[in-house]
Amino acid sequence: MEINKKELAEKVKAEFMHAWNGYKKYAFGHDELRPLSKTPYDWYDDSLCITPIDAFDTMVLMGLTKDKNEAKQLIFEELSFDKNIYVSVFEITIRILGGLISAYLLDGNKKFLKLSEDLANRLLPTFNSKTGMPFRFVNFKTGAVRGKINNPAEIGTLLVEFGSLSKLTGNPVYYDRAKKALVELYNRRSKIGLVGTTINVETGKWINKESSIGNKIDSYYEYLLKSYLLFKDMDCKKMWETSIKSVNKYLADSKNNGYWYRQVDMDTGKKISTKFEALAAVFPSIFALSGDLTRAKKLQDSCFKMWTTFDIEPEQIDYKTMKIKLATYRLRPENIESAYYLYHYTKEEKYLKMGKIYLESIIKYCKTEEGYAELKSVITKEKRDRMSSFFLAETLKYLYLLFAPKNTLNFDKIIFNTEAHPIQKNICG
Ligand code: DMJ
Repeated sequence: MEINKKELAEKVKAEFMHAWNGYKKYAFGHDELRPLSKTPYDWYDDSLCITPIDAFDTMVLMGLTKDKNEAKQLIFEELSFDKNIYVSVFEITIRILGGLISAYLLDGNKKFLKLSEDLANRLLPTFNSKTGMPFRFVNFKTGAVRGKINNPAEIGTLLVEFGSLSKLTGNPVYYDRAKKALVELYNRRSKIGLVGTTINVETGKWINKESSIGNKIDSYYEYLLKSYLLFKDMDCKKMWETSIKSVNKYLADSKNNGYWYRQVDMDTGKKISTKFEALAAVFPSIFALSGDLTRAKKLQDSCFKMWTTFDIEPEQIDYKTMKIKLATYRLRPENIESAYYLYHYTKEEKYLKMGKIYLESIIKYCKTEEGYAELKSVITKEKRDRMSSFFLAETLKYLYLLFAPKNTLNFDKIIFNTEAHPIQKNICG
């Protein structure tokens, strides 16, 4: 397979423009484009401009100045958080707060920072639980909260954004509240060092004790490591090291067909199932970032197998039988993100080839007349009317960065939040 990085980078940029133009034509000012019906979609009663915010730094990195400026104007004219709506604290933090902070760092316009502060202040009441761990939803206008049954990913994936805002504003409250949430969660790990899937943030009691590296848990581990690397926070370093040791001891599963991570009971370590999820494909990138290239490479080979066995990646497989458990493909980035990290650290051409295969299958199966669509099934390849903002924020950004010239972004000077928004390490002194 021939790899022409320059051509591939241009190709990704063209596909980004295809998706962005579809959004502009049919959904400008709204949260997302519905790519089959060509209609706008808003998450709540009113738009929060989720796609333009999430996509902004991708446009900066791709050098799409005109489009970046259009997005910026839209955000400054339309975006307001003064709305009586209950929002998902996790999703709004990683997409909007992370997007606005990275926009501020790349663009320099103070309005981005003002918006970030206003948003974070409206999110803060979420931490007013008995344990300090956040509720899942908060009302922007009233500060009322909902959803006391939360999970490690939504509790533990806030510190990179809240912490960065503290560094940028000099106000420690954001860092302190998000870190306390992370520590309270960590303190409730089992005797063997694992966390479960759901927990009551008022009582601090676990509801579902299944431990995994997938859905509802994945980015908790990611942020333990990234918060240490971004803020040089030594508590986070210790929490990361202790946690990942237990994960590797109880969840890792070496089979004839590859290296995988299973589901176990958090108290006993007893095996529950052999499911591997598309979301868990972020772990090769996390291992690579932590310096564990051996595990990163082994696991990425398995993730590649998961993608290529079915032509495009299913949401869940049983790795023991290599049968699909959940057949959707949601335009997710994780497998691509990991190929990008591994290429960065190893410079092995095999990761460029992986990226090319990922790109070609996404174009083949998900491209629509005016955008990109999720797949209801990787078996039938039937499409679903949704183009999540992370397709522009993450999937296409990581593909572009994989092929783009080296000077596009100085990898060692930034940490990506879980939505691929780069945060400069030097904001932390
Ligand atoms: C994104 O919003 C983030 O990457 C998050 O951590 C997981 N889910 C999606 C992408 O799959």
